[in-house]
Amino acid sequence: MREDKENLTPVVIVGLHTKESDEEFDHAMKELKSLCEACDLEVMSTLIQTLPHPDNSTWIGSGKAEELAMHVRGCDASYAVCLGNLLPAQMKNLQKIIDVPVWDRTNLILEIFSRRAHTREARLQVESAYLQYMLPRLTGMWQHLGRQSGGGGSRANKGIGEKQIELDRRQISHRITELRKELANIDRTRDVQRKGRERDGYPNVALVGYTNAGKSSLMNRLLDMGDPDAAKSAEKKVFEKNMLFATLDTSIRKIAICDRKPFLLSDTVGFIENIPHDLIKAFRSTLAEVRYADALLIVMDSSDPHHEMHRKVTEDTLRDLDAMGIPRIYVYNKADLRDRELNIKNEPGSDIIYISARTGYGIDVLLDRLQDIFLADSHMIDILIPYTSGNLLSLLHNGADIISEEHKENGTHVIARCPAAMADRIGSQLQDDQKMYMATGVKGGDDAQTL
Ligand SMILES: Nc1nc2c(ncn2[C@@H]2O[C@H](COP(=O)(O)OP(=O)(O)OP(=O)(O)O)[C@@H](O)[C@H]2O)c(=O)[nH]1
Ligand SMILES: [Mg+2]
Repeated sequence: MREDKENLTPVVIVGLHTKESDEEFDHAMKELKSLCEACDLEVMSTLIQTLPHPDNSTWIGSGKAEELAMHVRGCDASYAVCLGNLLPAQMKNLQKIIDVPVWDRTNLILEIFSRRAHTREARLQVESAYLQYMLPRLTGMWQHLGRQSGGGGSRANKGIGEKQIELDRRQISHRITELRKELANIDRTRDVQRKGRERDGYPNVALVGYTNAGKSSLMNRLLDMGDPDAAKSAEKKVFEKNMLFATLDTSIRKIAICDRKPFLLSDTVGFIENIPHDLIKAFRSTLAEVRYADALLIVMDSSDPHHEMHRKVTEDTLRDLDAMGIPRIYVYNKADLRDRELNIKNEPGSDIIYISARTGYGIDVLLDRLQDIFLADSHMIDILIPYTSGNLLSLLHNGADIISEEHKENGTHVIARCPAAMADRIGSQLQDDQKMYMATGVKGGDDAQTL
């Protein structure tokens, strides 16, 4: 329950129950309430209509629309928020009857995103998605101006309202083009930054999953484990909250836990059922970290009865993002909230792991599994690092398994197993005769050997 109620905007929520089961419908209505909460809206009243399919004209039918108008007046609501996505005409007609703006679910999600977007990139992405949503919905916005001249199809004969719509449409299309260009620029910067990180050679892991599953909490738990210095770890922490879409911007942190290979972890925006397509499209570049990851942690709230549906939504979204073929670990979080926690046993080597970001349960098993994935993707190298390239040696000390290390006359002879990206980086900085053996197949020198 929120305490700062005076800052909340009163709304009525409307559900249209068609073909889905009662259970699915109730769940979707509950989720709509949580979305309203995340948008600082207070649900004053709920109206439900059951129909075999949505009414073409008013979505819920004209009788129910009149009832909705009474609810709206009764609680002085500022908006009616509808479960589902309304066609522009349905929205316009319903709006006319109830006399306050109608928001559909997409509109509500866009509104949350626009309030929560902090970085320049996220702001531009949300603006772009918002304008694309608005474009087909302009009709009706200028209706109050009416048709001031009648008949004919020529532009000169159009009413002020229609002219204004055309003008708006052109301006909006123009702004969308501008936004696309700006986003493409940011995209290029992001590529350069990613290449910079790749040069360090650490494996990349991405947290993905339904909103509120505990992705940010897991990241914070791992940061705590990596940095016992509480103040330092607090500085790096990401925002976590019991609220839908708490995270919008991508954060990347290095996780370096003693005795384990360090890796980079990214935390990004959560997914939701029926996520507006334009929004996913707009967030494609933010979600790029997911496409380039070496491993994905699919995080679920295992205490939520709908967590399997959440897994499916996540997997479908990953398919939309072309993030297939990346090793996955299914992380069933919030195990502490399940009565059976004591009976949940994690099988070593399994890709299904129960954890609790809150209590720390199962985190070691998760880290073991991640290290297995890194190892499977690692390369053996047998190299001679010149004394002038000390940075390469410290890179190996940081992120590789050193099998042997011997100081020779012209450099340090190292045999090690390291992440593929690190082997690539080192390989690119050495001369051929300094690479005795690289699993990438690069061989040279007299003492070349097969490991
Ligand atoms: N009991 C319990 N609560 C948890 C656990 N992990 C996270 N939570 C709570 O779940 C809520 C959501 O956590 P977040 O980490 O913000 O979730 P998220 O997946 O990052 O959510 P979005 O950023 O909205 O996508 C917070 O109130 C956390 O305190 C857990 O293991 N056990
Ligand atoms: Mg988060």
